Amino acid sequence: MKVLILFGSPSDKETMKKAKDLLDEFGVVNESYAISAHRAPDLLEKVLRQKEAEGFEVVIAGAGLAAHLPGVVASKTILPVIGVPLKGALEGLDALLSIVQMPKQIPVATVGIGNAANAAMLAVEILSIKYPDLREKLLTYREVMKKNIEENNAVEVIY
Ligand code: RP5
Repeated sequence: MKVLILFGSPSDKETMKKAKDLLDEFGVVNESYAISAHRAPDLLEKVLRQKEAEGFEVVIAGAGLAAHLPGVVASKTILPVIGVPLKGALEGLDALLSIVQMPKQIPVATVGIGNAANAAMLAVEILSIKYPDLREKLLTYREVMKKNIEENNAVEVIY
C-alpha cells in the first residue's frame, strides 16, 4: 500500500500535508516530493519511474496557478492520478479548471480546491479494492463518522 504525493513547489507543502496526515491515519505508506513539472520535468520523470519500480500504486498531485503537474504526471504513468487544485491566484479557480479539464484518454481525478484530505480519502478507497484490511478500516471510519454526525445532529441548535 503505497501512495506518492507530489506537489509543484515547496510553497504547497502545508496544504498537501493534509493528504499525508490522512494516509498516515489509515496506515498507508506515503512519500512526498516537491517537483515542478515546468521547472524540473526530467527529475519528475526520473522520480516517477523510480517510485513505480518501488511499487507505488496511486499518485496524488497538487499544484497551483497553471497547475500542469497532475496532467503531466498522468501523461507519464498508468497509475491513477488524483489532482489537488491549490490556491495561487484567482482563489484557485485557475488551478481547478486546469486540472479538471483534461482531454480524453488521460484522466486526472480532481478534488476540490485545497482539499488534499479528500484526495487521500479517494486514494484509500482505490487501494481498499485490493487490500481487505484497509477496506475494513475504511468501513469503520465511515461508521464512526456517521455516528458522530448523527449524535451532533440530534442536538437542537441554539442560536
Ligand atoms: C505551481 O506554482 C506550484 O504548484 C505552486 O502552487 C505555484 C507557485 O509556485 P512557487 O512560485 O511558490 O514555487 O507550480
